Amino acid sequence: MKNYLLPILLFIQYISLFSQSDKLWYTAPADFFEEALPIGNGKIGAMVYGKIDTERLSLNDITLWSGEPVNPYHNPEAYKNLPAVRKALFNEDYAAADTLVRKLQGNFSSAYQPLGNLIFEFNHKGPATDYKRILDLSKSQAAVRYIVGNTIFSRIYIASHPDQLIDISLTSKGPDKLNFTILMNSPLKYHSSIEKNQIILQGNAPVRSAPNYLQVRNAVEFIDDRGTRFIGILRINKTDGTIKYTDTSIQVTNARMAELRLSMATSFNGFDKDPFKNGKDEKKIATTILENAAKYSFNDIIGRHEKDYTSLYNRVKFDLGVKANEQDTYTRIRSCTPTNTDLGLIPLYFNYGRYLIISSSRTPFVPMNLQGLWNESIRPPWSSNYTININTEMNYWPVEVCNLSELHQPLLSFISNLSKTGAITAKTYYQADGWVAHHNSDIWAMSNPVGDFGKGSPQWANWPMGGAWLSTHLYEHYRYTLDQTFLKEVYPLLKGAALFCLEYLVPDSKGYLVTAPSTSPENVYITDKGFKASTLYGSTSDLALIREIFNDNIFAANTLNIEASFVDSLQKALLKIYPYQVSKQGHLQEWYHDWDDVEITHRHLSHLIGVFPGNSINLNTPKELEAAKKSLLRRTNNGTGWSISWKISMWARLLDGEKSYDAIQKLLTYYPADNNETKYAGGGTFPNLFDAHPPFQIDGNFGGIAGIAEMLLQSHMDYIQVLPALPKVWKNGTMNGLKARDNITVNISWKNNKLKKAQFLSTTDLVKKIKYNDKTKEVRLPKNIWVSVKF
Ligand code: FUC
Repeated sequence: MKNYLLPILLFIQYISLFSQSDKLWYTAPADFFEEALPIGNGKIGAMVYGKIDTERLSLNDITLWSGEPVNPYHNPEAYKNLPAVRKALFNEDYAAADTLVRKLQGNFSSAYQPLGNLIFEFNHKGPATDYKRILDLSKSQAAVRYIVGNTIFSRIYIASHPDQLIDISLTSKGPDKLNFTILMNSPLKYHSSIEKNQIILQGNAPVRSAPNYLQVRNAVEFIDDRGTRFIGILRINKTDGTIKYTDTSIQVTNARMAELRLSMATSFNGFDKDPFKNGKDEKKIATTILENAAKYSFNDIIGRHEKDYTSLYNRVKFDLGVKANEQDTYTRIRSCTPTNTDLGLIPLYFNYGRYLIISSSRTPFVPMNLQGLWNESIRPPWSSNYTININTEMNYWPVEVCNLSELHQPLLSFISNLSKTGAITAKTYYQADGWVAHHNSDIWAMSNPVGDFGKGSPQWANWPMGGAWLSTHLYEHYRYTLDQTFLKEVYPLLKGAALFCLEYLVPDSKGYLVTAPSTSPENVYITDKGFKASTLYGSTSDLALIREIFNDNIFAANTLNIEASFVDSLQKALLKIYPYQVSKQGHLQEWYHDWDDVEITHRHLSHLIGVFPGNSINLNTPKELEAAKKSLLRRTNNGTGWSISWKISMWARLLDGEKSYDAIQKLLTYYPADNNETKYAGGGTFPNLFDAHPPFQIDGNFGGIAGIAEMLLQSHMDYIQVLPALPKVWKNGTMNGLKARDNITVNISWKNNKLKKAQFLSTTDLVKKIKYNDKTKEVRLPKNIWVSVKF
């Protein structure tokens, strides 16, 4: 091939990049995790670095965690301490309560683990030019291309759901051929070997990996015949080159093409089964995957993958009518500041969020963790666990509205596991019926307050509202799908979460029902006497969550026409719950008393749960709505990544599109990959568009896209509202395929900031109120027929 033809060929290949809102692309390989590109099939995945000489894929399987099934009876008499805590609280002795409550603590959670690395050593003859690295969201494919001498080297990476494997294709076009060596390793205990044309990586996860924020000796403990086993099998499926083997590596020389297939599996066999003694046969699983796929060519695998993936991804189309931007993603994100966002990046960010859900949320009983599916560390930040005092819920905020309802299942099914350990925790810690979970959980469905029996701060450890908050997702799934069979099946879980709360409520001195002990997740109060702590009674957020779960129960039971007397007791309790309070300064009070926060811009917004995702504060409660607005203003739109994301939705619910947009700009602020500090303030977005808490935490990505959807469509009231919080700079646009509650698909477009088209497709015959600005229309939506509504 002529020298000058190569760049032209590449240019033609990439010209399509410039007009798209579904491609991330870069002109250099990744040096950091936060620059690498994630692929995943909902269970296994990789971060692709796209290196030229030494390529690296860091590998994950979402079922690989440290630890073993929990013993929920580990602190059987903890409940004996409860009366003393309550007594101290109602004597207003907060110091004593804050100390005593530590007796209600147990083990820490397990940690999500990395599986290993796949390494390629390329033997290139010279430096590379014309480098491109792409993640194509429209077909879920990562690719790397560059020229060495006169040869184009290309690699394609996919993670297929239908075939359960990672498929990698390498090709060379030009005078030089491919020469490379591959090997696999792992940061866990492992060994690798060669069997036939395969590299086999095997090992096991630690039985213990202490949270990264604890300074402890022997933080990670491996025991040979315990813990979850894992395997990765890499097979050279096809090549025209020559293959040679060493003990642990495979060498391919003189090849025009090579196709590699990678399967991964673990022995995880459910939250309550010993993964070693009663584990699954991971080798059989991984081998069977490769055998089943043997009949398919690379093109077949790609075709099957794209068909599966696009059936989910193509449901929604979002466009802000912005002119094509010809710069690479890194340059674009680097130019974003808190007051200057590249508008075209917003649809890309939105599509990326949907891509990340499809890539990491397809494993029953195993929801996306703090890093979704992608983690390289044995002691990842906050154990990359399920932090259910906001983060896990936020991960799942976009799934229903973004028309990915079935991808909610990993979380919804996990709740049933949690309810089982949670019933024992309710008994042993509080002598209560129903079930409870606290701020941390893991693949083993641990439900106790963490803290190693007294060493945890109540600020985060002693928060018994995890079951209630998670269970609101069950009813939300019903509201979106109207699936009564599902509702019937999960009703006992909803009831169990409410029953625990009902028993946990106690009367205060005025006869109101309050929670005790209580916290407002992770915030610290300062009393009128200047005492700073977190333990109190009747925090606003506890009571807001209880309102949500009680109301969900009442609606669910009434829909199913069951449980009349339980409904009655919930209704009676609702009337007695300590009402929302407005402080002297006009804020929605976060604490029972009119106390201030030690940090008024604290990242958590738990007292405002009733605004979003809850619904007890709305246009029908103007006094509380006004106070909530004032509280949100005082918090500011700054914060950690997830905190900023939450504010997008909150402002959207308060119908303030400009404030939502301000938060989006803050969320999309460039955060450099080499400044990955675990500090609390100042989130943003890394070069690979992962959310920066910092460090990387995926909830901000998901909260962010839920917020974008909330700005364009709301359905939490008894009407559907289109364009409720459209910011001025989003002048023209289209958002097709979002879902409103009651299983209604919605297409919206707007021009010059005015609604142009609003169309609705319902799966049942119903009459619905549709709202735009201050106009409301009552519209009949016949089953399965698109209806246009004009305003
Ligand atoms: C809570 C938050 C932190 C972090 C952690 C995973 O503790 O307060 O900011 O998101 O969860």
